[in-house]
Order: sequence, then structure tokens, then C-alpha cells
Amino acid sequence: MVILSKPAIEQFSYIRNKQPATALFPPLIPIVDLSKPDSKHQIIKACEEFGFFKVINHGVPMEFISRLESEATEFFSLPLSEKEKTGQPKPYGYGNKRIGPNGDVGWVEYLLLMTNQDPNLATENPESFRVALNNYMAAVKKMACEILEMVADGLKIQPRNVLSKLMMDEQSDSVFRLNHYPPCPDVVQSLNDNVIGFGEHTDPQIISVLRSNNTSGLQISLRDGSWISVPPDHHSFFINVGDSLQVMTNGRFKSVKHRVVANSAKSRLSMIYFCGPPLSEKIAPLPCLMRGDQQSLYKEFTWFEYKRSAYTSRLADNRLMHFEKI
Ligand code: GA4
Repeated sequence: MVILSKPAIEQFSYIRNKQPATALFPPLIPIVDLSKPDSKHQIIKACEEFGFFKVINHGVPMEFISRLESEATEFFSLPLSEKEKTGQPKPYGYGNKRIGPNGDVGWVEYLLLMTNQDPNLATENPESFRVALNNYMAAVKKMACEILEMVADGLKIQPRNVLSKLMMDEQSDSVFRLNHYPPCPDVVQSLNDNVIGFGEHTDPQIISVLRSNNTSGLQISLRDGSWISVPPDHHSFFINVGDSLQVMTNGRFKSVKHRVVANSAKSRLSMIYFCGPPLSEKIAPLPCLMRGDQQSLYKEFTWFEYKRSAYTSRLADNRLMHFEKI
């Protein structure tokens, strides 16, 4: 394995994290064993209570995970000038410190890709990186599809592919992200003095499927506004409920606010598959979930309209606010 050398991020004005993970007796993050018959009920409970859960027995071959991890590590070890050949993130490409178009920054470098287009990869051996990406993304997409079908089953909605078909559609606007957080020597973790790797935000899509190496940093916000650290587990995946699923369930599920804080000693590498619908898709509460005279909490909008608005927002903004009925 290639060891990441000097951080590619040099001059940087730190964004200090003023709200450390505070929960005194943090609840345990729900763990869903996908091989168990009652997993759909656990998924619903976790989506309602946390908007977040960990999955085990997920069926994604470890070999695909390790292969992509080593390709990504190799990519991020390249000189900056090489990585930049991938193109600036507009929004897809290689990005360094700057996140999105509106002034957000973090202690992170990343590669942001569309899942259904061949990426322009600047590495020694782009073919081997491409194969690793395709194998990993196909396996994760399959698992995400199973999870969305369990969500439909658990909510007793039919057909069971009502959610999964959106991400299985050829036109699905799904995105894949590789994030590398170099060690941040200035962090004094014992003093709760954290530097932000990736600022707090909710994900826009239906669900996101995250996997990282064994370095800590991910935190989620609980419903009471406190933050808890998510212990890393490189054998498992973590699922985030996104804004679109919040709307489709008319607020029964809430998208989870999360962030990443820098680690003083170790590199963190994460890979996230964001399951998005086609751009033309109307995002609205699923009719079968609306009981009696229940009204939608949201105005009607398409995924394209949401995205257009999202790209004018800052990371920490509440992007659904513009679509809420008053
Ligand atoms: C947050 C979740 C995903 O990483 C992402 C991000 C996107 C980007 O990096 O281009 C955004 C951000 C994310 C939401 C608001 C806008 C767009 C940066 C930003 C400030 C790829 C996504 O889909 O939305």
C-alpha cells in the first residue's frame, strides 16, 4: 500500500469547530444486519430516529473495497499538478480545500464524479483506477437498491422498487465522491480543538452510502442538536438519509446533519455513493404514505430545481427551506 506522504494541502486558514461532540451519554448508532429477516424494521426505526445507520453483512466484496482504497490512496499521493489534470470541480473533478461554488472550505481534497459517465482520471494507470471504481460502484449500487427496497417494504408501500427505481434509472443523477483528509498536525484533540475537514451539512439525495478507512472524524447531529462521533469501521457502510427521502416521506424521516473533523495523526479516506433521482423527477411525498387529509409539507419541485437552488447555497444551509409550504 502506498503511504500518503506530505499533505497536498499547504497554506490553509483553519476553520475551528466551535461546537465539539458533546452528548454526555451518546446513544449507540443503530447497526443493521442486512442478512437478518427483520432488517427492514430496524432500517425504518433508524431512519426515523437518527436518519443514519451502519450496515453489516452488506454483500459488497472486501476485495472491491480494498482495491478502490489503494487506487484512491495512490491517486491522492500524486503531485498536486498531476491531480489537477483531472479538471477543476465544476462541480465534477479534483478539488482541494474549496467545497462547492460558494466559499466553503475544509481540510480535505477530493474527487467528485458522475456515476454514469466515464471519468477523466489522471493517474499512472487510469484503466486500473476505472475498473476499481466501476466494480465498487456497481456493488454499492446493488446494496443501496436492496436497502431502498427494504425501506419500501418497511413502510408498506408498493411497488417495492418505488424508491430504488429512481437510482436504477439510466438517467439517475447519482454522484460518487472520494475524500482524502490529510493528518492535521495542528489539531489538539484532547482540548476538543477541532479543525473542520468537511463542514456540517445534509446530503441532498435519497440516501448516501459511505465507507471509510479506520480513521475517525465523522460526526452526526442528533435530533436534540448535540453532536456524536461515529466510531470508524472499515468493514461496514454507513447510510445517511438525504433531503429527497425526507420529502418523499413527508418529514417522517429526517435528513441527517453530519460533518467531518480533521485528525491530528492519521489520513482519513472516505468513499461516498450519493443515490440521486433523474433530473426531471418530481420530488414529493409518496401518495401511499399520505393518510386521510394529510397535506404535503413541501411545494412541488423537480430534482433539477432542487439542485439549481442547492448550488446557490452554502454547505450548512437548510436547502429544503425554499421548498417548504408556509
Ligand atoms: C453535499 C453532499 C455531496 O458531497 C455533494 C456536495 C456538493 C458539491 O460538493 O458539489 C455541494 C453540497 C453537496 C450541497 C450544497 C452545494 C453543493 C457543495 C455545495 C456547497 C456532491 C452534493 O450533492 O451536495
